[in-house]
Amino acid sequence: MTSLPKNGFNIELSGSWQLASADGEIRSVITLPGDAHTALHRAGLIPDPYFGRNEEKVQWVAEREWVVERSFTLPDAEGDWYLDIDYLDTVASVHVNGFLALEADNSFRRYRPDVSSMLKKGENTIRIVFASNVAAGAARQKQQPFYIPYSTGNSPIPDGNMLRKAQCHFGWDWNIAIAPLGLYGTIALKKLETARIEHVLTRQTHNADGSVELQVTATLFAKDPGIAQLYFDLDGERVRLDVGVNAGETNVNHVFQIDNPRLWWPSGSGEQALYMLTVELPSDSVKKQIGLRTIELITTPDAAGSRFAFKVNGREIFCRGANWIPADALFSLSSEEKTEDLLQSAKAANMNMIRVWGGGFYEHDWFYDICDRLGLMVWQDFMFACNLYPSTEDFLENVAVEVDYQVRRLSSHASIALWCGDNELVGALTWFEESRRDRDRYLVSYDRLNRTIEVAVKKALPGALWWPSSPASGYLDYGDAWHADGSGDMHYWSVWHENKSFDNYRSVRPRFCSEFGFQSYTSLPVIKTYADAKDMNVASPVMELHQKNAGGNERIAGTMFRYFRFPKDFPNFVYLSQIQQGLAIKTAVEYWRSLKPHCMGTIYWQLNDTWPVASWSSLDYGGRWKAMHYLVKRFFQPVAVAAIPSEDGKSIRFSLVNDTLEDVSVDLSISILTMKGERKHLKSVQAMCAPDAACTAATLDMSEIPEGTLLAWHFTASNGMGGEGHYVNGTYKALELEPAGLSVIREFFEENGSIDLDVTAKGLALFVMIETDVDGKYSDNAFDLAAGESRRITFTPAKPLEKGKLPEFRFYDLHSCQSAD
Ligand code: BMA
Repeated sequence: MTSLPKNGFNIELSGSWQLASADGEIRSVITLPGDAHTALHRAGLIPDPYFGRNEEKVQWVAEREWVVERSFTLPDAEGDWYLDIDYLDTVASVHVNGFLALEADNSFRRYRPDVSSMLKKGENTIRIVFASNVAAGAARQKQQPFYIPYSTGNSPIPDGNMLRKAQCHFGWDWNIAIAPLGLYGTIALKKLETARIEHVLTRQTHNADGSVELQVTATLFAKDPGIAQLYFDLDGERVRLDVGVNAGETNVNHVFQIDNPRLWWPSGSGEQALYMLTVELPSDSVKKQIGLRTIELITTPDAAGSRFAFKVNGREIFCRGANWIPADALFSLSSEEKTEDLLQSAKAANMNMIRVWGGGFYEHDWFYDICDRLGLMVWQDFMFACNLYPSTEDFLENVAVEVDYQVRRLSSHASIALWCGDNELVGALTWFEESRRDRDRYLVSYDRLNRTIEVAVKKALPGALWWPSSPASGYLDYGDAWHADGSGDMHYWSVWHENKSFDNYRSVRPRFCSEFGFQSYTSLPVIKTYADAKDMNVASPVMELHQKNAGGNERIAGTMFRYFRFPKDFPNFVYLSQIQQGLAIKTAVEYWRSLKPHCMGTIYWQLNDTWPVASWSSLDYGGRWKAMHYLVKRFFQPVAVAAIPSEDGKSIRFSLVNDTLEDVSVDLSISILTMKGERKHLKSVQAMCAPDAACTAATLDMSEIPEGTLLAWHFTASNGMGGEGHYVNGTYKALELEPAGLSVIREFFEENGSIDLDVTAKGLALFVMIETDVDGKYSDNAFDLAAGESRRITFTPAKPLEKGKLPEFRFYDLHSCQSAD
């Protein structure tokens, strides 16, 4: 929803404000929307929080109270005026000319206090006083009837569960812990002329004849009764209504009849047709992008338990995606452009779903506009994660208003698929001594919160797709959805958090896996932005501070010992961590996709990073692709072939998955690769796969792979897709790899600034990875070459290169990574 400024009715208050600590000791300017840490850093008052160990040096910021202030001129203060504020983070009071206009404590609500009596003609001041997040959390914890535990492993800054603000602000197992504060949305003074638009809600009815009725409900708010001129406009079809409004809220409906609708489809399943809806008063206006589609969640019982499948426009869609965390730990460092780039990378890697995880934000409208355009369905959590929460009346009331606002704000987006109660709150009941000792009390308390959310969702949007929690095995099921795979969605963390082997992913058959992940280091060029050369050692204090999961570095290194020979130096350690991350997630996805339609979704943890850190992300902070993201693009391709070993390890099955609407036939060529890089043809197979299905294209006996060789294949599909892969029977460390003998020819194209790299191998080159400090994307990466084979890779820099300054490229491959020769 976009509110359009209307001349004379809207006084923008965003821009430059004065920022000061409440005692006046520290002063600078702050740009709103924005956060205090970035303002202080830009003013030179604190060091860059992301560099080195500066996180430790900036802790005091969250302990203080802060004041932001500005003045504005009002040519005429007559009439009714209100402030329009959202994303106010968090416990804050707003004062206009010294009068208290608002006391806010929920960054997920929109506030519109009436300030008519506080304004004057000429110069006015507005000031926002932010309580310390640390102090506000502690004070609220004290007021609870009983202690409400929070996850100390995730949140070094305590009591974040008391505050309605991004939970990862208090730290997370991938986030910097600095409890930011500020205002990240709208701040404006608006005139109420007869009425304003409070909400716009849409509902679609898809008729049997294919036509669609789009019912638009505008909720108008007025102080006094009157007549408002209201316009509804859908792609130029414009209707004017003169509406009699009462004091308070008035609902006005209009139905658009669309006889030949263009439907909205998820990426890969059809076009993303969008209509533009405008609801307009002379003094206010709301725009919404509308996609016409039906969406259902199929949970019918079956022999294994019950299904978990999304059906869009009558067609089941296998969901391929990743979890989204906030684009940046500090709002001022994020932007619509950067977010679009991250979401584009999701689409480019063949995703069709994003899960907006419950420890961050309900994102800005433009985030969902982008998802609508890209065809990324959104699994939307409510913002509760991994903690226990209060269930006092005031807290639940606050939550109910938040839910009502967010559901009305976002539900018209075609991309919004599911509303989910929270992230991992059921599991969290088992994490704390208090809740283990007195499960009854904490479970009832949880249910009160969960019920409040559910009731508010269904009231705001009857018929909304609702799922109580992620993971959950079903309605009112408080079992262990981390390990139970028969029904519901699953968070499968046994490989990372329980140190199981990659093969262990094949021990479960999820219906829908909404979280599973494996860490890697962020790429070397990103490490260079926070670590000096002397810190480039995985056990250095700087690198340890940029690893937030206790035991994470040990897990990465331990896993490497399990599968690989030890890398020769730090850059190769980083490289290999990314390859092993990709292999872990590939193992899971390939197997679970092959179970289709038993399994209907794989959403790995996590797409992006909030700052430069070791994490489970496939994109680096800043948006570069880690090695894994190139693998994701391949293993999420709608038509994909994978080699999956049997449980007894005696045979290998080539699974063929087809997520498209058409039959596909595939030409599969299977070969053996020797350590010298010779490719020896083994067999050619032709296979067919029905639309929206998975099948077995071929099966080999493991004995057909001679010792000391690899199995390799490539395929082309009748729809033009294709791919390749290799399989190691055993571990990579057991292979006596020989030098890859890579050589490269570079060619620079001035017209578009891209660089072509022709990479040729003399021997076997596995996981060839090209890297440069210059930001940019590669047409492909982390690929294999046999002896004599070459590949042309195009590097497109993010910004045009300076003339005559070609970047230096580094090349990695598995052999050179693990050996000094
Ligand atoms: C999941 C998430 C996050 C966390 C991740 C990695 O459980 O919900 O809380 O960051 O695991 O541990």
